[in-house]
Amino acid sequence: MQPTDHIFAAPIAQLGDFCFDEKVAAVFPDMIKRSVPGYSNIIAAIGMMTARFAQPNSQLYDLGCSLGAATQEMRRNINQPGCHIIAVDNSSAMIARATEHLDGFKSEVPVTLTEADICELKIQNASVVVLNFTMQFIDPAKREALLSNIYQGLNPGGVLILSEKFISANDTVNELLIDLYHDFKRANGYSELEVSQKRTALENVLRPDTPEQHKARLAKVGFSHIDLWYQCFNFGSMVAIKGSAK
Ligand code: GEK
Repeated sequence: MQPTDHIFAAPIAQLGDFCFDEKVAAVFPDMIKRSVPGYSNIIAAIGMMTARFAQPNSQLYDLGCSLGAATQEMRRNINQPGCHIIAVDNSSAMIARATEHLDGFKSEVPVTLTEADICELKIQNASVVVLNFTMQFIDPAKREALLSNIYQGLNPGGVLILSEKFISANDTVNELLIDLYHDFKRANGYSELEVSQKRTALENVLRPDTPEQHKARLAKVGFSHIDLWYQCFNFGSMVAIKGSAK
């Protein structure tokens, strides 16, 4: 049994900003499944896309890997020789637990787990890059440079899978999607207090963009083929493919 997330269950007098510390890492699998609509579907699809896009002798990146759920799914689905996964997170608690978690599975594919800021990383010889609900935590001023670094490091024909919490450019739809999302959290056993305290804690930390802003940024850095392949309420996932060399 996974430990259950009760982090925001009791009233907290001084709600600080949300951070990925040991308390969060300990309950993370439960938290993310109950807080991100479609999370399991997206993880499964990351595996399916890995099977299609992994190139022989290339690197696959899981940026903001948390406990390595996407890393593990990529590892299970790589069907090319000489692949290497690089999984990166800047939370030491996440990296410690990801190491334990991934060591529990047998695999031929090497994984390097790295504690680092993904904005400081050099992406190289990549066939698959995953940003699964990580970009939303990056300083908006650094998002374009991060994507550009990913684009430069991808091989022709390589793919970026970018999953995010979105805002809608239409205020009425935005409100509807947020309300539906809160219904989803209540249906998953979170109380009103938990929903509202978590919302406050995330306010300065998680800064969502519209799908249109994401698409424009992906196009600006050079991606040729960009679209949303999944959306559930205000959460979704995009695919961006680097054109093949002519
Ligand atoms: C999953 N992808 O299970 N550099 C490195 N890591 C970062 C940075 C940064 N600058 N900023 C935030 N993180 C995972 C889920 S969670 C999403 C990703 C969520 C890390 C942060 O420490 C956390 O582990 C992760 O990004 C975001 O598929 O909790 O909503």
